[in-house]
Amino acid sequence: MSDPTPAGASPGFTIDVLLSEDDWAEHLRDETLAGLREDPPSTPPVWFYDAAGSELFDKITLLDEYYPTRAERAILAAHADEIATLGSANSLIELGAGSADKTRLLLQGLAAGGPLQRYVPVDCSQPALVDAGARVTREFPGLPVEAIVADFNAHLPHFPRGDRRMIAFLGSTIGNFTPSARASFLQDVAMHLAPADTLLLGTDLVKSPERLVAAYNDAAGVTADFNRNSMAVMNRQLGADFEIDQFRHDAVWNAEDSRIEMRLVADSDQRVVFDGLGGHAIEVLADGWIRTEISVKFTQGQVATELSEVGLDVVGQWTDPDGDFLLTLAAKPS
Ligand code: AVJ
Repeated sequence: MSDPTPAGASPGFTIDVLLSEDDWAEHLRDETLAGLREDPPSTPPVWFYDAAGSELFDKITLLDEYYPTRAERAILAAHADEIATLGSANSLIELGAGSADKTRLLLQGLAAGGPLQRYVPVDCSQPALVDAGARVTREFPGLPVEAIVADFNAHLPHFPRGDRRMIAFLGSTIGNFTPSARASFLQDVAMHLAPADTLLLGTDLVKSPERLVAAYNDAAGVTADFNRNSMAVMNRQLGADFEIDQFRHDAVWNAEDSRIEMRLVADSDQRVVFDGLGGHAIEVLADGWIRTEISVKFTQGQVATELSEVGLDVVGQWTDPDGDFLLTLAAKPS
């Protein structure tokens, strides 16, 4: 038998493109238009993340007020080995190209339990995958990295089969989903989970409104810059004509729906035209707003309930010492 990775050769790093740039752009236009037609109008959080916005997000994760990233990392630092033992996976599929630290902690834990067959980062952004893949290839030489450019809401059935997969969806990204989008996503994951597979889900937890609001309205104004940058992105990428100076950042705790809402509030009556969306226009009156993101906060029980509603059992749940964030490992009942 020939060795597929001869000594000295660079280990396997492949990128499989399931999603063309055009298809993704069209999907985002449809999704944006649907949100703009609602009352109040909303835009999907994807418009935060151009190069400048991604840098601002990295700064957010370092703010005193923004605890989720640190809390999730603390959980993984303390419990990755236990999570890996319970999951006993030999393939890690990560939805959303993860931050270096979190991926490293998980891969280390999994590798300790036996040889890893592959790391599969999945993201809609090819550059993000090239970064994530290169990082992991450097740190885990010999571990095959099979990146996939995909819309993980549509392409779950096309992910590599392999036995004993752990599908990780970290960072509380699921908090951006509406209840119906969340339910259908979990339903899809459950449907494609083989008996030996697991889902590792990161969710932010309900806490005092003061701390929640501070996390999304930091004193240094980084989150405000992050939110307001999305207007520049939409002006560029959707041919919009936001008068950026006329909108201010706000973050509000919506207790009824258990979520933080990020908003762009108009200082004066505004009309915004989106040339790239067939000239669709919205009117926002003074002190009216566009909702740019929801960030749902959960309880441990709520997460377990939603998983059981799609036929998944909780294998384990872990929080950080302050009880701010939650990791849940779930699987089909054995
Ligand atoms: C990346 C979606 C988890 O909801 O906390 C941070 C994004 N928005 N500050 C979150 C975000 C404002 C973040 N997620």
